[in-house]
Amino acid sequence: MERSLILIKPDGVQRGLVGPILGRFEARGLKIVALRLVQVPTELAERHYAVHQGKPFYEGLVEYITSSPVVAMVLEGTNAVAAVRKTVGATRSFEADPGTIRGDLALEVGRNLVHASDAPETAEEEIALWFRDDDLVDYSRDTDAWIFEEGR
Ligand code: DAT
Ligand code: MG
Repeated sequence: MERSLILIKPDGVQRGLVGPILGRFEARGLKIVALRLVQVPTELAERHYAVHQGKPFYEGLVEYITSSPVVAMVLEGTNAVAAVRKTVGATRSFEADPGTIRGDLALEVGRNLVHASDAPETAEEEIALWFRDDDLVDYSRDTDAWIFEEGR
């Protein structure tokens, strides 16, 4: 089973979209294995976005993600990283397809509601950055066999 790190960014929390956004992931069958509300310290924001350091939008990005709480979560499922990215939609919200979170609920690149890991390797690094090992809950759902062909 693959895992991905997802953040509902400050605009999602402020706009009251935590439920609808989380609901889309749940409805797709992804399993919540960790979840918490976080007022992001600048140091964590800088480490999370280290790959973008030096880019023209970097300062704005750190300011945005630290401006108000985010909801951080780890979601699990078959091909979770790719599935979540598809559900989230293109980075530039105005180009995101209808039916995606950004395509339905956002307009701008700098207010694009959600962060999602872009590869299984970065997902592992990001999960370690945002959660301790014992924050991740190992459990099965009674519905797993109806979502995963090899469901437990
Ligand atoms: P994503 O969030 O889709 O993984 P990314 O990792 O390329 O996109 O960039 C991280 C965030 O940085 C993105 O959600 C919004 C911001 N960003 C990216 N490219 C940008 C640009 N050209 N102008 C302004 N903000 C940008
Ligand atoms: Mg990214």
